Amino acid sequence: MKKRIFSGAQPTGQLHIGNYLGALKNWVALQDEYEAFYCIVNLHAITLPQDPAGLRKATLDLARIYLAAGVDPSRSTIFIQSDVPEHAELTWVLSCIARMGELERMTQFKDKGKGNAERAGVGLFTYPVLMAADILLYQTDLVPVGQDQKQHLELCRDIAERFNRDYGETFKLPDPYIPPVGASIKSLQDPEKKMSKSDENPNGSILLLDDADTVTKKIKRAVTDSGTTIDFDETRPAISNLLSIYQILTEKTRHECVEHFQGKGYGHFKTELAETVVEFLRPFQERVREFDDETIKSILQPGGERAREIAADTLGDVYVALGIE
Ligand code: AQP
Repeated sequence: MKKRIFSGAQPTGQLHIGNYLGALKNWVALQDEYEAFYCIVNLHAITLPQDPAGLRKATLDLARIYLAAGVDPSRSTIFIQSDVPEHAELTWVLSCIARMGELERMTQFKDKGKGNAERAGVGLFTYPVLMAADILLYQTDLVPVGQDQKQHLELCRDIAERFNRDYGETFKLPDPYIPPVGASIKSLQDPEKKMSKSDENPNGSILLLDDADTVTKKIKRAVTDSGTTIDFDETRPAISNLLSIYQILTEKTRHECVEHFQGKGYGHFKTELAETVVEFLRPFQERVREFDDETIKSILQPGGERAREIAADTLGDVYVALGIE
């Protein structure tokens, strides 16, 4: 029996290279070794207002991105979260287990709620509980995510442990898989902030569907630090961030990257980085165009059915444990 992985992304706009390097790339690498479930988490998306037509389109577009990145539907189950109603049902149960205090400590709520709890949606507050339900429904062993999701994963484990302690062994405790490089790609305009789909500054993120000119301009405009050497250096987060992107895409070691750019200036480095990113995106974008809506739907529908079988089993066990079945 293979161990199981679960992960997902929100159809909340266009994916950026941070989503790819921090998450999707690892989904693809892990799908042979694990039984994989990759979800399009549209119920998470509505924790902030979405245009309905836009959300519908973004849901199919995100499936296209998964496939173009190399997620293989013959090996991995790809599905839409709302096709499996057990996600919402288990969320209710787990919100009776989670504590307000735990959720109040979640930094993503503080960021996305802009520190204004009075005005923030309840769904935004309970977002990590829905995420815990997503993961626990599949008796998941491993969850490949970026660094920003680590705190939510820890909460997921705490909720599962508490349920198991109070109602008997029901959930497997999942481990995070956070890649050693690329787990937190930063904004090109502000290396203190992570690259984000919802960034108001379009120059902060390299989108997976950006054309070559746009990529080159964004990289040329990326902020750099006051130094002159091309090096990994904690005190110079901007250049370290750009170099990390280069490192992952070229599959070089840190040492090889530094050696490669020894004696070269920022201008030279940015030109080579832009070429590297463009060369990576070109075939990726060609693959995105290969999948029409019908093909996508013909993958998502059986994916949802397969996911539902497992989710329903787990939810059945939960209800028995709780005595409400
Ligand atoms: N900057 C990042 N570096 C590395 N990994 C990242 N991820 C997100 N941003 C980075 C990882 O991508 C996966 C899917 O993310 P998501 O769709 O759940 O959205 P998010 O984590 O809320 O991040 P975004 O892209 O910034 O979206 P918005 O702006 O909508 O919040 C996750 O595994 C995440 O860790």
